[in-house]
Amino acid sequence: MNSFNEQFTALQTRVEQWLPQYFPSIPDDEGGLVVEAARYSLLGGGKRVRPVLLLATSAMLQLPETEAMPFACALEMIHTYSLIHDDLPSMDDDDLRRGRPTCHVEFGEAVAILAGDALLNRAYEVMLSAIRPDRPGTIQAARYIAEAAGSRGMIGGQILDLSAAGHVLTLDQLRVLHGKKTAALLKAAVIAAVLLTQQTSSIHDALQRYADGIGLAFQIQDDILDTTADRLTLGKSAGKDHRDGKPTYVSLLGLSEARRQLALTVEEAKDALRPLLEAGLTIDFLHDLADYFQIRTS
Ligand code: GRG
Repeated sequence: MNSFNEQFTALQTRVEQWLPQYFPSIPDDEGGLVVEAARYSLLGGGKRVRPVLLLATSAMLQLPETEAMPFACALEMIHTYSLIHDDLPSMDDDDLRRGRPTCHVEFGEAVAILAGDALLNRAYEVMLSAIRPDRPGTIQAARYIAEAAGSRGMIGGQILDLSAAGHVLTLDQLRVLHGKKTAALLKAAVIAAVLLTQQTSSIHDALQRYADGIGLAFQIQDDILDTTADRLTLGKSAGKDHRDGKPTYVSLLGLSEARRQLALTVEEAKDALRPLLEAGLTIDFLHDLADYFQIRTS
């Protein structure tokens, strides 16, 4: 696990170096306040799981980092916008994110809404600037990320989530909700790398299965942490799902069955990597990342 930690930290560091360049400050009289608010949320912590996943998958598939980085950072901008909007009083109403006051607490609601909008728009600017007409994978990757973030992906999941409060869902309904709200962007990190490198269908299928597995695993562990971890460790509110009457893996299955499902899902995800190993690819990081999704504490 040690070399996994080192690799994870190295990739996080690369993302931290690039993000401020993709989202630079602008003067106050040109609308700098909204950029300051967006940078407050974008550059103020976060595990950077999605860009790390995109960079690691791209590296495994031999894509130069410079070609993967715009898509990786765009994904993190989209993720950060979703967190800012999710924390708003009209949505999840939260005051703590990434260990700091949420964007609307710090800057006010109107500025926070615009900061989220600015991040989303900048993400598309960055991806569009990385499009190379001679490389269809660049267009396909940008389009895949856009769909994953949209009404058939994350936004669709968010509306299902808002509608689910106070209702009992079946496990299948919960899986659909989480597949869109949380897993879609994580999956996009993997599939964008597949599209950028124009993989064969067998590699594509294998990584799709892997991505589905880790996307689900990430959310099950999120549900578990919401009931077992504290606010200080999480850097965000704990126990909120229960407070808001949100259906979760824990509320549906109980803690120990949720943990068992998590372990099974992680094993399935790792198993999905087998064809890549047979194709001579180095799967160690993705393999260990699946384990990390099971044991992460924040
Ligand atoms: C507002 C369109 C819109 C969507 C919101 C992100 C989201 C969808 C909701 C957040 C609520 C939530 C707890 C989702 C569960 C999974 C998740 C996205 C957790 C946060 O992601 P991490 O743990 O956060 O990667 P960091 O801060 O490390 O980047």
